[in-house]
Amino acid sequence: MKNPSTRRVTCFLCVMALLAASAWSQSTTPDPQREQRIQWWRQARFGMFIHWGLYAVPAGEWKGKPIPGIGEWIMNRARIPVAEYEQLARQFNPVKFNAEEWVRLAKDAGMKYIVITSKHHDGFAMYGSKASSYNIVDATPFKRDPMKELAAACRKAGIRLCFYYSHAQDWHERDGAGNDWDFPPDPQKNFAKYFEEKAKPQVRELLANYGPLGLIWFDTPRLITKEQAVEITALVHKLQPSCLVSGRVGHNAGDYDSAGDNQISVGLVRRDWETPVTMNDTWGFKKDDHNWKSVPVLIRQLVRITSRGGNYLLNVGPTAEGEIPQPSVERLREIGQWLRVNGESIYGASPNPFTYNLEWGFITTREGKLYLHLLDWPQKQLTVYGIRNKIRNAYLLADRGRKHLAFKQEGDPAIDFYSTSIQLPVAPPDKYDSIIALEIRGGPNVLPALAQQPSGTISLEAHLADVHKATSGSVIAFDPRGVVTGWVDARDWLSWDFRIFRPGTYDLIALTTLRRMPRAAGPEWQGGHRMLVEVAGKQLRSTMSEDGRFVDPSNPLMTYVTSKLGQVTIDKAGAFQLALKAESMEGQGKLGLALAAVRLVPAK
Ligand code: H79
Repeated sequence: MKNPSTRRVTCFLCVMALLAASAWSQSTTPDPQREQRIQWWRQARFGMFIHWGLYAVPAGEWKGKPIPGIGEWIMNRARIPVAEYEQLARQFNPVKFNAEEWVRLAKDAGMKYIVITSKHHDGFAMYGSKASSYNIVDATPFKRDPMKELAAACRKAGIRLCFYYSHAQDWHERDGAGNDWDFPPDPQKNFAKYFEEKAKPQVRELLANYGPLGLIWFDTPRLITKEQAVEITALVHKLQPSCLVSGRVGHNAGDYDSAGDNQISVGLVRRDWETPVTMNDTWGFKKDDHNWKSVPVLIRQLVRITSRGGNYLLNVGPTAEGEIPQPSVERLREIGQWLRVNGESIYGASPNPFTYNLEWGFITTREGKLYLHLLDWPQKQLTVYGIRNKIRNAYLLADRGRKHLAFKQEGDPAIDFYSTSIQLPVAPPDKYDSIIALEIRGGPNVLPALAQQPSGTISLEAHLADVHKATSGSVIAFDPRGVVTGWVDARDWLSWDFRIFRPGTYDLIALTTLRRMPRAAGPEWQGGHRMLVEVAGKQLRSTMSEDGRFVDPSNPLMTYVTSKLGQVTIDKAGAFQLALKAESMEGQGKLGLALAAVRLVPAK
């Protein structure tokens, strides 16, 4: 590393940026009890989220009008008065609900835990609560406690039951956060009263009455103070020491980080994290939402998240009759089939040992094994650079006979060049993701440096850059996706050290992303920044403009815009540095340049 001091600063900045994001928070104090309670969760990797509540009755439509947005927000979006929304309880009679069927579906899908809404923002408890009569047992014709039934079914099936609980928002209560159409605005609420009289008593009930829980998934902390976040976390741990608390309890009090809804981190995350993902565009059932993600996309997400050390919490939104929509059932069955063959590469697997993403797929690992996930089948052979382990055997995970695949390892350690080529059959053994298992001795040992890939491309990902801040007031950092945010000062700059193995002429391409919050005012992307690239003794000037865009299917909130930064000839192999500077930082308002990567692509 050329300048280790800058590298340390970068890591510190990354961590600070992650901590600053509200959804991205975790206690930083090492805690042996936390280590114990999180063991099962690290093994699990894949869970089922269930959003089920009164909102399944209107199913996205109010008084004959479709209400845009996520289904469980209908009370808020349609400004439905409490007195009217409450009436939904009288229609809620999910006679088709069958706890064992739901749990079997999760189990067959290869999911190891279920997180179900015990109370969402609408304030309606989906279990028999003594603390509030606004609950499924006391207020509906159904009268049963589905959480009791789920707890029993989960225990039988060996699935961990977990509860989602909205601890700050409660649109049914005067002093809960969020309802300003029946009640005064949040700053005028006596939130402590709500917290003491409903949130805490209900959390106590959940921990007391449903057996051992895997975790409590708190969400949207809003009015929660640091003291309250710490208090409710301590309450959970006191009542059930092995029950985890999600990062969204607020104020870094939780046991693990939660990425934003549907957000998947591109970079290596060193701490435990989870991302909740919708299978269509809503959490709670909406009858008009047919925008289902395909099985290849869902499997890609699971693999991508595992390869970054995270857990994948995939949502279903059952109907008011108590049925999980058929499109969800079909997809879960397919994923389950894939996992029955390939689960070894997911459960308890460790992340990709490379800090950067590979151009051909994803890597997961465990002691003695590297798993190369090929979501697009290459021609005849796969070449991977940078593996320094001596490979002892190679085979396809989907091949029951474990037929040995021919492979060759070559290279030149003097220039850190290591190449592994594996011969492949003509057709992939799996239609979604065929995995090559490489047997090694011990753990993975890969070239840590950023390096050229077999296609000739070098991808300098933003989150791996050394950050050079112009002043102590510079706010340049990374968002939870690993994308640059706050690059508004033209004097801030980034640099990367990287290795080139093949001299040649390269097109330089910047990848930026659309704004993360499409709701915010202003254009989704704007060019005009004047950039300066310094590489291999040359200076290239350009003005950011859009040449094209593409969406990463496994990361639905990530649309990339490509912009040419120039062309450079590098006439020898070796170590180089690329500096990316701005001569003027116009455009994209206060978010600055949302850089995801700079790529050097061999010129045609
Ligand atoms: O439970 C699911 C969501 O209901 C919950 N988190 C996941 C797991 C969540 N609560 N708040 N948010 C997510 C952020 C919500 C933002 C929006 Fe909206 C809700 C965008 C559209 C509907 C609020 C109402 C902002 C605009 C309209």
